[in-house]
Amino acid sequence: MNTSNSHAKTPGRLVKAPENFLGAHAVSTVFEEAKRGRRNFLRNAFAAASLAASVPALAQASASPQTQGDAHILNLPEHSRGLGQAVASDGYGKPSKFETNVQRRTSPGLTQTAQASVSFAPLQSLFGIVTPSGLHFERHHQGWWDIDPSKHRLMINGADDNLVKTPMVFTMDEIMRLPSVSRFHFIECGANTGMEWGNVAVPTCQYTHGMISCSEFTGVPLKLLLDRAGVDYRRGRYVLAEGADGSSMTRTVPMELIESGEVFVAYGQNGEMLRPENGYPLRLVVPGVQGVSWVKYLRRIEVGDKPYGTKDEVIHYVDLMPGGKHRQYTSTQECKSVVTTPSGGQLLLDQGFYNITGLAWSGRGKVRAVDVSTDGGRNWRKARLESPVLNKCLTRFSLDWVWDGKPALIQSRATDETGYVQPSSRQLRAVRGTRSIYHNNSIQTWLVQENGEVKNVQVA
Ligand SMILES: Nc1nc2c(c(=O)[nH]1)N[C@H]1C(S)=C(S)[C@@H](COP(=O)(O)O)O[C@H]1N2
Ligand SMILES: [Mo]
Repeated sequence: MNTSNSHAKTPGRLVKAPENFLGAHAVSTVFEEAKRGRRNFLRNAFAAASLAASVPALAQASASPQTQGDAHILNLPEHSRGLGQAVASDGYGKPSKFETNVQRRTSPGLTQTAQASVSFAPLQSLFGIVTPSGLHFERHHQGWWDIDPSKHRLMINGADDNLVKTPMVFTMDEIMRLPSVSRFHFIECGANTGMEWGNVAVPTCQYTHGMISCSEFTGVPLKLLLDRAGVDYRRGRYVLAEGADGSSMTRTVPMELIESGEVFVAYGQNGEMLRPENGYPLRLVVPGVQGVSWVKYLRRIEVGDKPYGTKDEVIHYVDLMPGGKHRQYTSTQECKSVVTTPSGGQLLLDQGFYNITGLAWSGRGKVRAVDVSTDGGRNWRKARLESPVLNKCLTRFSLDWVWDGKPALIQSRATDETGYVQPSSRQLRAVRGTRSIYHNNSIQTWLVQENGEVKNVQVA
């Protein structure tokens, strides 16, 4: 296998990811983590990690029968001869001990305090569209809580007496008696992919795109609760959603979104109650809108006749534009996609067939198409969209690829049902400059090097 590292041979003008962003030490830690956690494609199916070192990687890489001398096919393993374990006695199942590398991770480059922290979902290790609840990304502005549901209340009131006829307080029991909906939606933090704005590149897709997750949420449409409280929808065109944690998270949500029936107060996530770190026992689900509006530990909805302009919408989640102006009140997460395999930190063991796969989404509806390039955007092929393709939900795409062992630049470009096409980073920077932190939905590039290592790069 050629282990040449040369970028010069690679098509396209490359900007190598600066490695001083996290500090050299932190970068190597992250790369090591990434390698340990990598989905190395052949892992479970053909490659046996414990296989004698004498079996060359090439033999493992082939899907054709390699029975000769392979103890793992010739000898009957112990688990085929003995008695297995009784039912799991701890009452709640856990992943295999061989999967312990699949974890949420915090970034050594971002400040971690109990007050403000973020953990990233391991997108490179996930299949399909649902994020297992224990791997859902986390973003806490003031730490998380495990709130006693018997003491949790949701209040609905008006900014003035005429906006809400009967202000109400709901217990969790009362909310859970009401007609419910269950829907699959993605939630993406507005800061997802923020590091890529200024040619700063973090090593793996866990860090570039891991502030997105997707769940089946269950709860009660907010419209139903507002109807019960007798909202004056003519004047009451906005609501303020407030969380019960110390961050006093407050966001304005326009009433159109609530009237559409899409916004709901959720207590369920992937068939069970929400996890504490995701807002147990109640959170707001605002499909298509950036994560910050999905207020966790939801305790109050106030109906108002104008936007509230709270700290979380005026100071935070705003974008600094090239002319020095601020772009405020951005809320819809625009169409975006990322290839999760092959992606940064992974290793292709040999040339040959690979299933390129990834995730696409749009805050404006369904994903219509995903194009994939393996040459940095010169040529594009249509990817297969795996079903289901749902509204404001992650969509899984795949494409057959035979790697010839040469450097390749892997990209994906999603189009949503409104016809909006995901921009290149150059197109996005032309409009928005490089000083933003938030709302980066540009095309991601992964460089597959001749030695099989995959890196995060930016194509100029
Ligand atoms: N009450 C409360 N709600 C909150 C937050 C918070 O810190 N407190 N963080 C917000 C942000 S910025 C995001 S991106 C999402 C993260 O949700 P998750 O932690 O379930 O992934 O919750 C939002 N809702
Ligand atoms: Mo966020």
